[in-house]
Amino acid sequence: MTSPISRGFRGRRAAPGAAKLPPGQYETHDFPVLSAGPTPHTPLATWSFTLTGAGGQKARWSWAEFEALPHEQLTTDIHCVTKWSKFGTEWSGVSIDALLAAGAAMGVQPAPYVVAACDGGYTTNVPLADLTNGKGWIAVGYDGAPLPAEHGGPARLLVPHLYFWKSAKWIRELRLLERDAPGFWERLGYHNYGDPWREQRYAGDE
Ligand SMILES: Nc1nc2c(c(=O)[nH]1)N[C@H]1C(S)=C(S)[C@@H](COP(=O)(O)O)O[C@H]1N2
Ligand SMILES: [Mo]
Repeated sequence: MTSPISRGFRGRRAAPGAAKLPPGQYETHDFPVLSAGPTPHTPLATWSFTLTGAGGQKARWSWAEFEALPHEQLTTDIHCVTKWSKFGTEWSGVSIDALLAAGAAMGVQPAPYVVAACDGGYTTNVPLADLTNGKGWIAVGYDGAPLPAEHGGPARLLVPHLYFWKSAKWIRELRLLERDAPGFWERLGYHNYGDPWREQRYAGDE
């Protein structure tokens, strides 16, 4: 891979945090709320999380069962396609690795593509390989507290290495698929993959 930094630029002193800022992004200390529709408020008593296999097999967890899965804490930078980035955000949640392990014990096998489906109807697609090996979580905590509803609580997908629209709020289901299927923004012209470091904002961006 060739360096994206030209020779002349390499010697210059970069602004603090610049190395962590993908192209075209700026740092914010706020936590903006971006939602395509109203914030759903599903009571925990009726909330469940479903992992659906490519053949239709389902593993389902109530809130209490989901809370009993192993949780991790992580600190990560996040990057929204509207150009804000936020450094060092602190989350807790269940890794997709742990979820798949629990799902396998319930008869759900991995498949190469995933669609996340949410209360309110939002969907987004991610290759399974971008969720496994410590790259994706179902987050239920933010900054040491339960994830606020406006940021996706009780549970959201967290895929910090892709643009933040992939981190589906109010997630209720991960559907494993043999073939890729674009989600809400991907069908409306956003990039199918959405790597901030390659500035894959819109369909047609390389
Ligand atoms: N269900 C759902 N998830 C969503 C969205 C949405 O509208 N609905 N917006 C996406 C977009 S475009 C972004 S940038 C982030 C914003 O998350 P935040 O509101 O916590 O900052 O959520 C993503 N997940
Ligand atoms: Mo976004």
